[in-house]
Amino acid sequence: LFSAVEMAPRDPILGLNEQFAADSNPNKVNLGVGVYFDENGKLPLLKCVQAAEKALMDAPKPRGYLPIDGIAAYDTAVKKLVFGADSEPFKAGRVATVQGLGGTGGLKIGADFLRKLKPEAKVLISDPSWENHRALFQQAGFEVDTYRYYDGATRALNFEGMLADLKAAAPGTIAVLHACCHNPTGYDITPAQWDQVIAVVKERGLTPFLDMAYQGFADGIAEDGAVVGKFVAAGLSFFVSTSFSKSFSLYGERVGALSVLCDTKEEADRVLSQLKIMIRTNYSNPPTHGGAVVAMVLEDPKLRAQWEEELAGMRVRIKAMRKALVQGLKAAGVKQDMSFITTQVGMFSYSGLSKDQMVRLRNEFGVYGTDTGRMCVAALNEKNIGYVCESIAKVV
Ligand code: PLP
Ligand code: TYF
Repeated sequence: LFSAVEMAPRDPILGLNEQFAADSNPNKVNLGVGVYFDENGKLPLLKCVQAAEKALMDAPKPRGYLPIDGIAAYDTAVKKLVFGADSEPFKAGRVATVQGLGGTGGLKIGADFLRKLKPEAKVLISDPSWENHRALFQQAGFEVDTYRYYDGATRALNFEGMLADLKAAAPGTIAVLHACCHNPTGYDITPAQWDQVIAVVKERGLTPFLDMAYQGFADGIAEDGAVVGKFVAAGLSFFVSTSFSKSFSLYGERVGALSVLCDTKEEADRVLSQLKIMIRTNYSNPPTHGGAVVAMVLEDPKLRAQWEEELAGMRVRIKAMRKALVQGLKAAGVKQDMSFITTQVGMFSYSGLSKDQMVRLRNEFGVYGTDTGRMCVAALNEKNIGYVCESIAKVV
């Protein structure tokens, strides 16, 4: 039966984790996968999460099936976070939101729904993008192409290219856009550039799909979410996937969502009924724990304040590590100007290092980043940064 089954390639990023685990170098540093580690190199368990879990344990609940679209209070909390509690779309009830299995799950529910709705549409992702974007939309049945985003030669955004490619797209094309903290480059477009993108999306009749996997990691929760308000103001219908993996450090709980902004409440009800079919035929309904924790933290004023403080702590520490990296590289003797690292935001830096240099970093120094030169700066700390800088200095 399986004799013709080919061996599939490993996920380029998750595969690095396996290689890292098997590396016996005592100085090894994992800057491969996009995970935030604290100043001690540990995966944090947020205090707000611990408090919510304690409250849930103190009043244990039986584990019946959740509704197909998840915990109602969770979906409401997500709508308020993404669109704003005082926003017109939220108040008018024209957002359809479902709990998803992480941000990936939210993306896939949206992709499956879109494939039924617009089978002929093409999908455009940024060049480069998170690897899984292409695979996920292809797996849903779409042809996936790219719009220009980053220019390796100039080591900068190619915004004119991005705009031109979106302008050239056929009406109905699905445009996957990173809402903030672009993965893998770390370069976001400015608010004024977003206005230009939105104008093109509107003019060309594209279907925007915002991927919000790092809300709160660039400038703040409201600041990073402001792009959603811009799409609302333009009068567009669009998709937003949300991930709480990073912002709650709940990677393994698989907490995320898909929100679809519709023209009316009646339309949102119909869309929701279709999203539920995508879920029902895939995993029936989501798990209980992670969603319950996130809903409690988002809705309880004290826990919410604690979360915002803890998320700010992660954001500030990443920014400090970016500065220290620029200074450390200079001190280690790197001649080229690396100050672009502090212009980039979020968990990643596109370092500009070549594949050969990244392979040397890995094999000779145990410093793991992706072959594309992406490094997770959120995994740097006071103890490993000196070694990372010296290692980079030796390969450039
Ligand atoms: N989208 C982007 C851009 C990401 O970097 C990630 C990272 O994991 C995801 C989506 C998926 O998030 P999750 O782990 O919650 O599925
Ligand atoms: O880009 C990253 O490192 C994170 C984690 O298939 C990740 O988004 C990587 C690959 C993957 C799923 C998650």
